[in-house]
Amino acid sequence: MKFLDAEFVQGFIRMAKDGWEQGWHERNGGNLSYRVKPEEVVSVEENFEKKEWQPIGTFVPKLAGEYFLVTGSGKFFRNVAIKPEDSICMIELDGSGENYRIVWGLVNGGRPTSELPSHLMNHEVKKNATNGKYRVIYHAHPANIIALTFVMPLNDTVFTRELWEMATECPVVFPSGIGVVPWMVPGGKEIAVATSKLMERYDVAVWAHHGLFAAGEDFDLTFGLMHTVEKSAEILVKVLSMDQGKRQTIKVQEFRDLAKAFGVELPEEFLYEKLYVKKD
Ligand code: 2HA
Ligand code: ZN
Repeated sequence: MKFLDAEFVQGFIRMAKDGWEQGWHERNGGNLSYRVKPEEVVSVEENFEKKEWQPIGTFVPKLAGEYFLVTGSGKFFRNVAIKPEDSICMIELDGSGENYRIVWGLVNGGRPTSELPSHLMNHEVKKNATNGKYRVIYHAHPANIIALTFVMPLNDTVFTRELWEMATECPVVFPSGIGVVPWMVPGGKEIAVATSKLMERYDVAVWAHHGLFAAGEDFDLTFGLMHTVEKSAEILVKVLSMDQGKRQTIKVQEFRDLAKAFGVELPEEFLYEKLYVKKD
């Protein structure tokens, strides 16, 4: 079968397109991964061109030998549907769970998503916790949930309760609640460890001042979870009218840490200290 004709590939592409259309993927924001079923691997393996092994940047022994369909680092969700072979790739993990190699896609070069450590560590936790049922991990930048991380206390209890209150379906859709990761430098092992720890308990985790991670059985359920949480956040934003000031934000030193981690120069004139007054 031609790679792009496979149903799981079509489902992945449709989800990326839907996320773009929701406005959750500005520029190269967000990333998506799917743990491919063995029979699906067999159905497309005639198309494989195996590249060299590369370190994942973390260690996922329980995913050894598994295959994943993932978005590419620096690639735009907007382009996934029109040039999938340039925007996404399929990877294989080695027997130790420390290395991956591209077996299809990213035809113009590139790497899997910068959040590969978080995706794979979340997959490992979810595979284990659900007896292999969960196959999708999705990261997006929906505006309303991000807005809430500036005005609500960054804890699981308050986020869960407030979002549950906003729509009756919420406690039914995410009964285990929602986790909150404080602001951290994205793209590395540290944020992956923090997120995967929360994923042992929850299907969805907020990254403060950044976005949301959702996990699920298939594309419909995972997209639906992201959609439900963001809809609830939108209602909460409206209810709060966003006039209570910031409770927390990205700090000056954290901007410097980010600059260092990503090799960019942020002029000091923008990194002035501000005083925050939170009205209770
Ligand atoms: O650019 O969303 O978190 C992709 C991301 C990084
Ligand atoms: Zn992101």
